[in-house]
Amino acid sequence: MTVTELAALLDDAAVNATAIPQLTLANELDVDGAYAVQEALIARRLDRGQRLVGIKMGLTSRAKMAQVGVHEVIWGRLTDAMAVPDGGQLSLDGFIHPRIEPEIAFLLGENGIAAAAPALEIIDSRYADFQFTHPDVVADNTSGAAFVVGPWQPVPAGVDNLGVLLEVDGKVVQAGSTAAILGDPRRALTEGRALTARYGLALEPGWIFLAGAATAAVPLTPGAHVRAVVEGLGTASLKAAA
Ligand code: 0L1
Ligand code: MG
Repeated sequence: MTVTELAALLDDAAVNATAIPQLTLANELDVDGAYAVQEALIARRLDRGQRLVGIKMGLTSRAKMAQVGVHEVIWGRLTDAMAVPDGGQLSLDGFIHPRIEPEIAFLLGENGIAAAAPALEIIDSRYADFQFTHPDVVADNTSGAAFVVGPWQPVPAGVDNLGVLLEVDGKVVQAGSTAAILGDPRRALTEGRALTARYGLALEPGWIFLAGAATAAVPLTPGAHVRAVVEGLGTASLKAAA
């Protein structure tokens, strides 16, 4: 199948919240080809009126790599339609098998990082059973589905080792540190600039940069109240509709 056809398959899977088989089961797809599919997939959304608002890094921690069995840092695109207001409610109707993970976000400035915030990412692989290879997950916009960014703050001292908690209904279900994100989440930005440049994308001032999860992801279930707590930055939260 062509890049355009593969992008349409993934787009339809997301729009209809219906899982599909991994693309690599029936197609020759390498990582460069997969980034071309991702670009075409997002182009379809931009054609529907969505706006590019940033990028996300994926698999920037050992915990995440181990969880999905892919051991490469990857990146995907964020559109405005993926943003959920901090403290807002999220209907799970449009998701297949959503998971949620605590992250740190950076607001990109003219020169480097303008601000930082606690964040949550909702991931939802469009592949059956959340199983994929490296090219599959890249083509699928690195499982990106939605995100929440908490209040922007100055980048705190010691951003390379801030405690991170993921709470569901007031109970801590995952605990980690920003050190889990490539040793320092600012390194994720350096890596992100280099990786996106390879595919002709320059990061823009005003964009959101999700640096990656500090812990493994957990299933997001109806009715759950989820909070990311990042030491020195505060919280980002959402409520999944019942
Ligand atoms: O944001 C992430 O780390 C997700 C990358 C893709 C793997 C997954 O779906 O967990
Ligand atoms: Mg993530």
